[in-house]
Amino acid sequence: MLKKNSKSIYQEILFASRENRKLLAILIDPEEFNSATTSEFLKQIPPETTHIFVGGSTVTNGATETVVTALKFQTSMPVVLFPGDVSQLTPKADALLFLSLLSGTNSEYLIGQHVQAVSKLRGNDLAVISTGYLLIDGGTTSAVARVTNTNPLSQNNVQKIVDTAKAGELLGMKLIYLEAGSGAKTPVSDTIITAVKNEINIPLLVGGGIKTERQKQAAYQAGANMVVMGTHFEVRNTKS
Ligand code: 1GP
Repeated sequence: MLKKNSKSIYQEILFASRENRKLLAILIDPEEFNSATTSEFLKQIPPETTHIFVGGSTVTNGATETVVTALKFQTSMPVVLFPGDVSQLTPKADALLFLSLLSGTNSEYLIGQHVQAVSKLRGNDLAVISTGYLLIDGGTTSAVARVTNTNPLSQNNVQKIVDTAKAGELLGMKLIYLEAGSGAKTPVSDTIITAVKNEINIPLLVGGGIKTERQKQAAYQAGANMVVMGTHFEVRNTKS
């Protein structure tokens, strides 16, 4: 655990954030991805993409590893797991966002899955990056809310979001991820992004419902170091 990759992948995110170089992750849901067209998929994502994330709220056993293997064959970009649960861990990826769902009080997603993950992480090179994960109301019932049985934080309660993110940093987390939920109607607001960014000293990731260049740039302007986009590219690669 925490071997060679962990330092470099996290350090790169940290350096980019300090230098204000914006990062873009494209998220692949293994359930919606056709590995046979990986090469075409990689050609159609934005050239400024810096990371590929792989994960979903519920994924069939083995599907994540199949997708990661196909990606690793075709790209030198870091392939980072963004798992909904422990079943999605595979050492074939470069890194793992070790997500703790700080916005809710379901202990399973705060620490439970993580304890189960340890035996799978032992003895491999997967970089483990501790990430405070905050689900924020995006105007729809998200898969994350459904699967974790937690309520999102209201976008009106900016202080609670800020305090939750800061608590994550104080607990030693290396990244904060503000998540409006895949396919959110309303992405995380600029006000929230700026307020969180002003409070924390670790890189800030923002995703959920970001579909346009304008929305992406607005998130960067507000303070996001990395934007995560999934659904917008998924529709072009859905399994038949
Ligand atoms: C979801 O934040 C990611 O976990 C990406 O959301 O699919 O809406 O782009 P979208």
